[in-house]
Amino acid sequence: MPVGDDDCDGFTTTVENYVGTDPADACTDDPGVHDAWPLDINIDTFVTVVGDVYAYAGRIGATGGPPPDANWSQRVDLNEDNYITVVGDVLLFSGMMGVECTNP
Ligand SMILES: [Ca+2]
Ligand SMILES: [Ca+2]
Ligand SMILES: [Ca+2]
Ligand SMILES: [Ca+2]
Repeated sequence: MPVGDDDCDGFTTTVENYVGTDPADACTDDPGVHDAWPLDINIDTFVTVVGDVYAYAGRIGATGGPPPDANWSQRVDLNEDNYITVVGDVLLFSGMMGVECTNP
């Protein structure tokens, strides 16, 4: 298993605790409710442009402050740097379109 990534979903437990996803599950057990995979922002088990990447619309450049920008969302700051950027966060979706998560 990757260092620090207990559920092998590609994100460390430190990052998952920061963005608010379940560090013990690689995929949602309850779509729409149980947030488990950082890339699956709309919690439907798939990575898609419309469902997940669109969550970044209007948020690029926002910072968690303090004080946080109105467009700030800690949930989408996937590299835990307190800024929402294309290079740091959105590019993590590259090559992942259409990928579905599963739990063992
Ligand atoms: Ca993880
Ligand atoms: Ca997880
Ligand atoms: Ca999704
Ligand atoms: Ca970031």
